[in-house]
Amino acid sequence: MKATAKAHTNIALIKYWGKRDESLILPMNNSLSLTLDAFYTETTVTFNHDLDEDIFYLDNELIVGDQYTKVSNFLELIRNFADIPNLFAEIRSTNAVPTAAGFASSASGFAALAAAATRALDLQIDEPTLSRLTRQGSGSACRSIYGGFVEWEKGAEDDGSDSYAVHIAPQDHWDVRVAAVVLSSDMKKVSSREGMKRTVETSPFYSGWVDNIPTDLTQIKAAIHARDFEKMGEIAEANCQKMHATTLGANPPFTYWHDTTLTVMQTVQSLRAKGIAAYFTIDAGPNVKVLYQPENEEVVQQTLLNIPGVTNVILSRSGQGITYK
Ligand code: 2P0
Repeated sequence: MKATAKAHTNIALIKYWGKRDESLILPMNNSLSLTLDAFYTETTVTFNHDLDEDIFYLDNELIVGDQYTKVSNFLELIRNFADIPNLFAEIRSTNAVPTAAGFASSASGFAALAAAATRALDLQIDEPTLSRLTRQGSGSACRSIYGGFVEWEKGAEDDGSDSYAVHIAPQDHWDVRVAAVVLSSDMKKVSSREGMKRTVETSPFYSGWVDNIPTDLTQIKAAIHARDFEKMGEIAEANCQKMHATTLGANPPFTYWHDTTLTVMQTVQSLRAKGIAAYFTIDAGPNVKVLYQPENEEVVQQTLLNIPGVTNVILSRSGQGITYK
């Protein structure tokens, strides 16, 4: 009745942006990500007949409120799946995902929780089923079941049965690196959940975003298989800008970018003008992630650290999928 699992976070190269079903967390478009080794969550779930509710500790702190409710609601889903009503659990998580790095710890968090909970119950489920369950905690988390390059297939069914992630290429397929550029920004942000909802409902640019995804996906998968770094980077960087363009058309309009965000974007482009292949991508926040190749690690790191307003640069490699202890 007890198990421990570790899951890494992931960075989307083709973004998940918009839901067709809010409660089942079904996306409007396929997305594609790289799992990262530097950022992860480790979670132990212990089911116990003596408990009359779930208990959740994050980094040894008892969690109450919204964060607890999300976790407990997710365990309720697992209880329903396993047909074990009223069997509650103690959940202990540790996060190696610095919130300041602008990575959603929800991706590694829900992937580790789903894996530990299903293992603790000794449920014999395959990876697509685990991914499908994880998706209902947080969309991007369903991609963290696997290492390396991963695609989340949006599916077509209303019940979400065909919406889960699949493996594109393993962790050791290609040594692509990612620098997480941390900015000294404490800007209030629109949550990704609220941001994508507003964009779907109000942005006239949203249909263009959805229409463009199949082309981006076909091209980036070919680039990944061919290990064509420039091609992969160009598509990822353009896809990120298309996602962010939709937010400017929303009502009310919003952007996740800060002045330093733009400076980092321009610096990455000027690195390329000097012959150093580096490409940026940005999620629902001001921080920037930079894709680069191992031979350029030092120049990329130093250049990014020299930008005024950048407080830290955290380097990562391709990471592995779920592991159990
Ligand atoms: C992504 N993002 O593909 C995109 C790019 C943000 C921008 O997935 O509502 O925390 O829990 O499904 O997964 C962030 O959204 O949202 C996200 P929910 P999630 O990584």
